[in-house]
Amino acid sequence: MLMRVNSLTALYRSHAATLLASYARALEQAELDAVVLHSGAPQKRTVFDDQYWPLRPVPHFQHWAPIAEANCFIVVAKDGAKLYRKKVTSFWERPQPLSCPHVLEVLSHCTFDELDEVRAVLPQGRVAFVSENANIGESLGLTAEMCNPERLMKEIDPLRARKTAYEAHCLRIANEIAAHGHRTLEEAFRDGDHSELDLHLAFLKATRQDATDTPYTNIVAVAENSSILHHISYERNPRGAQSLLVDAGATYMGYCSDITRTWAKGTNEVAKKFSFILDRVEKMQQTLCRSVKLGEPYEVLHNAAHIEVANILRDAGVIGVAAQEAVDRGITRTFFPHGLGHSLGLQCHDIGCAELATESKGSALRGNFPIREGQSFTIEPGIYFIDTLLEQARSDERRDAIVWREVEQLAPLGGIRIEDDILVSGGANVIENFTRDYLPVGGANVT
Ligand SMILES: [Mn+2]
Repeated sequence: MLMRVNSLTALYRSHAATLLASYARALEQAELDAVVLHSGAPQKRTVFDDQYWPLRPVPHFQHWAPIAEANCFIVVAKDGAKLYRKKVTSFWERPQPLSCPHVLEVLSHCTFDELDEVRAVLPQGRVAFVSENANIGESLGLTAEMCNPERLMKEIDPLRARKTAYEAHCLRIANEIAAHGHRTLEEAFRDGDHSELDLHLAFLKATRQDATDTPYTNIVAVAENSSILHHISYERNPRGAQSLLVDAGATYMGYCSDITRTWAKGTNEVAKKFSFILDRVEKMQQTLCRSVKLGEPYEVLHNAAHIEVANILRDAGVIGVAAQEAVDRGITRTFFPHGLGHSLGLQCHDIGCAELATESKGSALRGNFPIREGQSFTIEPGIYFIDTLLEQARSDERRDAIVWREVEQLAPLGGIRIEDDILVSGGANVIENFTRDYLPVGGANVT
């Protein structure tokens, strides 16, 4: 344990040094002397009540320190960074005790009572403020024009795309934690019949997370609910479902994992057909992971996924046209309507990688980018039977390409998605798959 803390400190020390050098260049480019990064301010759930959402720190702040305390600041100048933590005086509530001693060991820090104390020690010259709350900056004497200035943001946002060794380590641990949850749910599904709510609660318990700690609300969907891409309105009762899709992650030091697994059971003809598709989606996902090439646009992988989705649908007898035709006519988008993946980091859908325009019309890809060393992103193909999209296809010229009898039989099992978190390590294998190290299988029939 001590070793782990020490090595985390060493990793963070190097991360902070890299970050400082990058910030120094960014400040230079933006003709600034310093920047004040704000942790965030409490956001009201509704203006008509007095309850607040749990604080999600501003990612630029979190890039330096995973501290979910309101109104803390990191002042970064070209020659150093310092953390200012607000003393908590409220007798109503208190933030969680800090779980990042490695940060406090490396980053110079102090506490304060009033904003004026921070204002009094800010560097001279042109100082920017990065925050969702320009008014807090004004209390520090930083005008609204200096809040999130474009010239600075376009320098510091892309810094999050290339992960340091510390960040890669945090992403790996976030995968390790989430894997406990996925394994627990796979076993629960294999051996019994549980409601979505109970599976969701079992995931939280296995990963030792409160619902507000997860990077995004767990998606736990049985049967036809798994065709709802973000299904979070959990059913309260078990109903002997033959399929389960779990899209759920964990955080470690602010870094997110985002993992999807799909499981099926049953031996009847429909279950067998669904399992055939599941098996093929698993193979496709692994092939896509192996196809990551440095310098190539991410969209190449997305487009390859569409061709393979068409092959699978054709081999399963769900469509009756050739693969390329199915892609060209937008038939695969009925069954695979989302992007193949997104960059990952301090936010589940992280900024940083989206640099290139997508070429294919309506590709649904969140961002396209040339694949480079240090990036982390997900690869998450899927095949679903989504009633609203199928209705659209049934009402237009795609109708004749789809075998509706097959669709109707498979629709009660919902859909399939398999998602891993990847680091472009640039080594012999090009990528490191954080997820498969802990969850070797992406989906299967567990009967
Ligand atoms: Mn995802």
